[in-house]
Order: sequence, then structure tokens, then C-alpha cells
Amino acid sequence: MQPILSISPRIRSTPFTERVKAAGVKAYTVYNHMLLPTVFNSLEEDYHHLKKNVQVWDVSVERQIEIQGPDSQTLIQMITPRDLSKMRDDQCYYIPVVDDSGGMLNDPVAVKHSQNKWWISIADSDLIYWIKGIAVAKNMNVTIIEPDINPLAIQGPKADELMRRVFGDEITSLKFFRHKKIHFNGKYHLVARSGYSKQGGYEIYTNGFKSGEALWDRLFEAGQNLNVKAGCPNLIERIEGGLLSYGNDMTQKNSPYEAGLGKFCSPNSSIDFIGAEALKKQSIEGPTKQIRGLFIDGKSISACTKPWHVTHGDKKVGQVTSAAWSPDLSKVVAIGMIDREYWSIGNELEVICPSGKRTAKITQLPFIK
Ligand code: THG
Repeated sequence: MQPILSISPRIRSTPFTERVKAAGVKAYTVYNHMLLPTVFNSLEEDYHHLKKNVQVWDVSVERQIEIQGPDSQTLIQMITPRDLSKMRDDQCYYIPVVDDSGGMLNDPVAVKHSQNKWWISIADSDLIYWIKGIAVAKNMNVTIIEPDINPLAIQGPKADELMRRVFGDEITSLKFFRHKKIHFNGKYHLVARSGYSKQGGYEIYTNGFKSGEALWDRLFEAGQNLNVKAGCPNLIERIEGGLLSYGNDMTQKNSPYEAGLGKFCSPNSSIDFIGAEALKKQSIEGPTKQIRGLFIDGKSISACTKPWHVTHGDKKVGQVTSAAWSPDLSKVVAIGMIDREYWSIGNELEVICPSGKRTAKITQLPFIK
């Protein structure tokens, strides 16, 4: 028997938990001390459905850190090497967040409401303590809270049609990583064209625990003949799309350059952020290891529950942290971190996975554009 997850108030439920259970969730992980579904039917069935239809995902685990006050923008610029100076009030930015050594603390989506109000939509780490620490130490004029906001993602090729049915034509004019407000259940909710898949879609930042079930039910009612299903971030699809998972594919031990996020870093500009010295050095010298895609030989693969060594002969030259069988590519696809001398595209290495040693080939990310 598989071990089961013991749930208590410390592992927080979401506004959608009862609906997710009723929809037949088969597995969860814990993310930001909260339940995140990982499987409904099977990884592969969920994958095929996501790529053809539309799914509604309980991604309440994408917790918001709300920063308000006159020093908000200065504070947020201090935690990221990405230049925020040209960001507009209706924009979202994917931002690496780094510590004083340039190590990654999180890779959230920053949501700008105005110069004086922001949300940081975090990946799995307690980022609020770092941000509060900086604000207190620097005596900044800001308030920092985790508001009662619970994101619900609408993902898949039929996401536009489902959103049009519920919120009207206008919503579909929203551009990638832009947001606007919608009115539902007597409240305003922020909606962005974004989400942790490459199938297109939206994220509704549900405003208030109480609106959760009403919103869920409305979407399922409107989507009946669209074959709408409950879903969740899908391991296979996100590897194919090269979407990184903080805590798995990169950690505090890695810089954004190692994570392949160098395009979001401007350490040589005039922006003022913590870790600038460390990143400046690395932007000149280049990282000594970096994220890569890998094709691993074989017709199936077990879940990567801890990093697998990547070797060249007897030498360890990297690690694999995410892997899955891709039905559409008919190959095992993986994400790993590979040493500089071995990271060239096409290079052949070995991966020590639970089934034994397998040959693997380095490739670029994403696997599918
Ligand atoms: N949406 C929101 N919050 C989140 C996530 C999300 N917080 C946690 C986690 N996901 C953060 N990690 C990511 C990783 C990738 C992306 C978003 C959040 C992403 N990347 C696009 C890509 O790589 O193609 C676009 C990046 C860009 O060009 O700006 O979307 O999913 N709210």
C-alpha cells in the first residue's frame, strides 16, 4: 500500500478542497503548507485531456504576498534582479528572487496593481519572512500580509471559450501576463492570462474564501458541453513546456543563471537589489552548471522522488530532478542541472535512475514550443 498523507490544520485546505474531492482527486502534494492536487484520473489521462479541452485547477497554493505603501516598488526591486522600472499597472512579471549570495529564494509572479500595491504570487517557500525582514530592517513604509486570495487556473485550448461564456467576450482580449478585474458574486476578482501550463489560459485570483465554491460551480455549469474537468499542474506537460519547479529543479543553492533565468536578470544596470555583486560576477564568468532538458532512454520511468545522479564514466556531472514519459514525443523527458563541460546539446551521458543506469542525451528547453 502507498503511504497516505495525514491532514491537519497545519496542512491548509482551500476554498475548493471539497469540490476537488468530489471531482475524484487521487493524489496531493503539499506546497506552501497547503494541499495541491497532482493527479485526478492518471498523469497521462490528465495530460491528454489538458491538451485537448479545458481544466479548472485549484492552485490556491500560489499564495499572494500583498505589499502596500509608498516604499512597495523599492522593496520589491530589492528582492529581484529583474528590472521592474518599465512595468505597467496591469502587468505580471515572472521574477527570480535571490538572497545576498545570489541564491534563489523563490520564482514568483509579481502582479503590479499600482506603484503602491503589489502581489507576489509565490512558489513553494516562506518568502514573506525574507520580505518582512528587509522591510523592518530598512524601516520601510509598507504593510505586508498574506491576503485571503485563492487562485483558480482555467487552462487548455478551450479556456477562452469557457471564460467567454462566464465573463463575456471582453475577457478574451486580455494579453499574456496582463490582468484586469472582473465582477462575480458581489466582489471584484483579478484575472490574468497566465498559468503553469503551455496550453494557454487564465488565472482567477478568487477574492475571499467564500466566493470559491460559487465560482467553481459556475465554471462547471457553463463548461458542461466543453468537457471541462477538474485538473492540476501536470508533471508531463510542464516538463515538455520547460516550466521549472522551485525546490525540485532549482533551490537556494542555485543562481538564476544556473536555473536558465539569466534573461530575467539585469545586474549591470542601475537597479538596486540584494545579491547584485554576486550576480554581476556570475554574469561575467557564466555559471558552472545549468538547467537542461534530457531525453532518457527507455519506454517508461518512475517518479523522480530524489535527485538522480547524471554521470560520464565514473564522474558525477549533474543531476536529474524531474522526469516523465511523454506520450506525444514517445520519449522519457527530464529536467536536470548539468556541469558546464558536459552541458552541450546532443551530448550523451548516463542517468542513474531506480531501474538502473540509462543513456541520456542533452537537449534544449522547452521540449515543445
Ligand atoms: N502562476 C501564478 N503564481 C505562481 C505560478 C503560476 N506561483 C508559483 C509558480 N507558478 C511560480 N513559477 C512559475 C514558473 C513559470 C511561469 C510562471 C510561474 C511561467 N513561465 C512562462 C514560460 O516560461 O514560458 C512565461 C515566463 C515569461 O516569459 O515571463 O508562466 O503559474 N500566478
